[in-house]
Amino acid sequence: MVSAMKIAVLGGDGFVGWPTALHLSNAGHEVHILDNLSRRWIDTELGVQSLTPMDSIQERTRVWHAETGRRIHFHLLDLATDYERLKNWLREERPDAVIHFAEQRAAPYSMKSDRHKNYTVNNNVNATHNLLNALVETGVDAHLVHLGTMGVYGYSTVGAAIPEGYLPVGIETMDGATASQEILYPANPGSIYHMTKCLDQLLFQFYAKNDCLRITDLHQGIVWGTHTRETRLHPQLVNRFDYDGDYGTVLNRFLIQAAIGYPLTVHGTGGQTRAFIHIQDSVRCIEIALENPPARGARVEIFNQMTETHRVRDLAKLIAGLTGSEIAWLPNPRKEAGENDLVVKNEKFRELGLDPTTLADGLLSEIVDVARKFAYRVDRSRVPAVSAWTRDIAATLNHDPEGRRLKSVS
Ligand code: USQ
Repeated sequence: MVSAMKIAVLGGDGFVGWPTALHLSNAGHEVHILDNLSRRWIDTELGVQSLTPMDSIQERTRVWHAETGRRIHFHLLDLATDYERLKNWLREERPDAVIHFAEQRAAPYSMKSDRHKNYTVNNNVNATHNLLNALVETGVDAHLVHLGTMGVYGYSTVGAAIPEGYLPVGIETMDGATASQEILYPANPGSIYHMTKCLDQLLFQFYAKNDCLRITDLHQGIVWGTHTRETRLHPQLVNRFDYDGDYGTVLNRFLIQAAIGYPLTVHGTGGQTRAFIHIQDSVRCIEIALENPPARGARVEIFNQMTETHRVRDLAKLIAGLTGSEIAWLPNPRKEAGENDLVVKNEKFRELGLDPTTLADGLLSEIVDVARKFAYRVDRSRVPAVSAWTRDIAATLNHDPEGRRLKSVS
């Protein structure tokens, strides 16, 4: 247990940010959420809402105080556009650590149209750069912990385990010897969103080298589940749960589809293998990362934040087996490998004490406690994934599993 810190949680109103803020507050840290509430605006734009009924951030923090006696402070601030306010906030508050979740995180949303591509790049890259720039300018020596993604590595089958960030390489020198180096694993993004996280990596590398900022980048897999110990404390502390075609991620989508009797929406053959982590473990990993900052002047610390890998069709079959659901094999709206293997090294968190929640432990309770409980709130028309990666692919998306015509991006 480290001593209490002042921690800024940027994007602390979001799916991983909110339970992280609660967890760190419960552990005795002074937590400040900085958020522009963009995720709530995007819900309005898309005409969708969280499966779970979410209160305002002010109400959530009020209930947290009433339940626990602890305060979480909220500051309405847009990292990407309010640079001067961010700088002033850092200068006045001087946090010990900053956790950076404040980015547009959905791949399908980032591919929806040219406007969504621009928004995602402008928002994510400016947010990250403004933060780094402001830390240097104010001289705040905070440990920066960033939520990155496993998607920076891409999902091509290479027949070797993906290391934690850095790849040892040998380069042939002019005199025929071999020089050894460790380089960032080659970036291979599969969407505009994932590309912004690749760009983030370079920004971090530069600022760690040039300004000796202490930075940890967490390459996280797909998060599943809803509740953490703290969000369970009161119904109004509940986490958000996205099931729609843009923000819903694969396993949580399958869970709610099973609960409402909607055929499980497998893209293509479902041969895509992905890395997964439960929300409770995600929150714990962030705490572990905070407790283990890199030294000033060290290179960026990188962890692979995932606990298991699964093929999409195996997940669909598992949930179909548990619930009796049908599986719909759909044209894939994404440009991605139809089949891939994925082996990931994740020893660092395990060695630092992470004890993972596995699918086998948590899946059934998720179906009963969340998906079935809130199934009445689902708008079935928002389930299909309609954001296509290219115009050609858009033309192949005809009907949803219930026979309704889908709109394309063209
Ligand atoms: N998929 C389906 N059916 C669906 C939804 C998705 O077959 O109904 C497939 C997709 O085609 C894809 C895979 O499932 O092959 C994963 O899709 P996803 O939407 O669950 O995950 P992704 O778009 O990769 O993004 C999510 C989060 C993102 C995070 C990333 C981690 O939204 O913020 O960075 O997971 S990772 O996937 O490891 O890159």
